[in-house]
Amino acid sequence: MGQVRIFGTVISTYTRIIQITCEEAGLSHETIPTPAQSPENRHPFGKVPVVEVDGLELIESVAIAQYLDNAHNDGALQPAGPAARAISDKWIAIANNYLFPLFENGLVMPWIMHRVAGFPLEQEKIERALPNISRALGFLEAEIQKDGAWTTAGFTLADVFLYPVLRGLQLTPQGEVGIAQCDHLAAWLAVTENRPSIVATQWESEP
Ligand SMILES: N[C@@H](CCC(=O)N[C@@H](CS)C(=O)NCC(=O)O)C(=O)O
Repeated sequence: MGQVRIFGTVISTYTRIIQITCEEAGLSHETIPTPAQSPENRHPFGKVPVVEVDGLELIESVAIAQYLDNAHNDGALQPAGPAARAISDKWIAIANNYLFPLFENGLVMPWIMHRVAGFPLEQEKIERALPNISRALGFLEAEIQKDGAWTTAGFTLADVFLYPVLRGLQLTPQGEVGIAQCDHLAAWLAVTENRPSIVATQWESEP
């Protein structure tokens, strides 16, 4: 098959989720820089990424990641048993529905807008979000503390979705401090950071 073509912003949580999935599946891929809310972006709700693969045009990262894993990786990133699959799916849903919006709006975007676009830092927005972010980190720490992993099935799509969401948070000053206080979560991030698919998809902004 040809390359997977990923249309998305270069520093993007969800673009990276698809890049990691491609790397895990051994698929060659290229990212075509495409701003989210731009006329050339084909996502009906102005989100990235949009993906071209196998003659298909796909949107929505869960659907894209599952397709790539099912069609090209024997489903190796998804636990086979229904119970383990439900747990992996639960973490993907938590990452998408709660963690990403909380971290992105409360810390990640304010810092990107400040660092990259030079806007004043939205301190009030950050202050408002910090208690909820602390609570979310406390929950994640308690969960990962139980057996050091999100599922009992090794590295799964749960890790693929959670890593960029948490790494983005860790790259903000308050996120770095918050995660450093969560020993088990920090340890999971440190181990995952060395996985080849994660190394191969590092953001330029990563130290
Ligand atoms: N539900 C979408 C979410 C994708 C998403 O939120 N992408 C972010 C970038 S990481 C985006 O497009 N943000 C721009 C915006 O919301 O205007 C998916 O799963 O692919």
